[in-house]
Amino acid sequence: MRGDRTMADIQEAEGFQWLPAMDSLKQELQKQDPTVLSVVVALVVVLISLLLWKLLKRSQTSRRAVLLLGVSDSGKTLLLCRLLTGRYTMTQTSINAQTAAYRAKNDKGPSLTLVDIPGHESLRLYFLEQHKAAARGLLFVVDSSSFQREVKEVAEHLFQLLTDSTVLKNNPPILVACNKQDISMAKSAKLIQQQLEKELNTLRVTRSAAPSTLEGANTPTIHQLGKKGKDFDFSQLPMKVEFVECSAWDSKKEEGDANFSGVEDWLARLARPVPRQGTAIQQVCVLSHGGPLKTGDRRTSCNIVCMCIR
Ligand SMILES: Nc1nc2c(ncn2[C@@H]2O[C@H](COP(=O)(O)OP(=O)(O)OP(=O)(O)O)[C@@H](O)[C@H]2O)c(=O)[nH]1
Ligand SMILES: [Mg+2]
Repeated sequence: MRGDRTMADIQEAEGFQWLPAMDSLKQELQKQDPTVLSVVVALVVVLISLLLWKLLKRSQTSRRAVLLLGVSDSGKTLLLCRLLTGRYTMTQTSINAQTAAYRAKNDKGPSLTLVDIPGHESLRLYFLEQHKAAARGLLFVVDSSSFQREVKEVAEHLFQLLTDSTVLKNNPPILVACNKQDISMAKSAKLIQQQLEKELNTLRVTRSAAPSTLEGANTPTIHQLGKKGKDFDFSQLPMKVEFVECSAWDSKKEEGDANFSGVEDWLARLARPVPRQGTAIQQVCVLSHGGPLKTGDRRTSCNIVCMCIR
């Protein structure tokens, strides 16, 4: 019967075997032995680092999707076909998101998943909602030949992305692909960037000045875009935004003069694994021991336990 058991029995049966060890550790700590203290602190630091590294690695490897976004007719589906097969394909306005595995140039790691999101205004937010949490990068395609006409719609679409809470939480790198450069009226990437910055600056002012009565309980919070009190530019964003010129078209409708190598290079960079925590720990070791560690090495000194986990 439970009432007949001694305290020691209960401790043993209920997994309290570690209590004596804790007691002696407590006594050692009370004696304030600096060696014990520094080992305990170092162990805690290593454990926390390992935990953070695991969490970081899990979130980075789980996000492998690259979303192809942009207004309708900008060339997302043709660009997707080019990236996958190198060939020209006749396209029609997409009404569904298309998903395909893509292995970047010279990449031996896990493949990326390209997701072609329909650009039609009534569909794009619906499909974005479904895929945005998995986004490792956003490939925003612009029709450079009709940009002047569509600048407001393009900027509004970009504004929605840049102020989205999930996007802001993960900060995926963004590539603005200024497509259809084969058309003589096409605007350059530099001009598109400048005009978008201007338009986003205007949108930011008008959105923040919207009467609060319009913001009902169901209206999502609009996050601040860029730095307050400064004219907007892309460098103020938490994620890296790059611009590139490309053309998914070619006159022979085959593999001829289509040019999208800038997009391929960006995808190859995106596919690479991010430097691992092991590198940082190794740098600590270089500083504290005057020499780098090899894989699996462990050293304890100067209050830091170093372990190379590469
Ligand atoms: N000249 C030229 N035409 C292009 C280029 N890229 C795409 N197109 C054409 O532009 C039209 C629209 O291309 P899509 O790839 O279907 O456009 P989309 O962005 O997928 O459009 P939605 O599915 O409606 O969102 C097609 O007729 C393509 O052949 C390009 O670089 N140059
Ligand atoms: Mg399409």
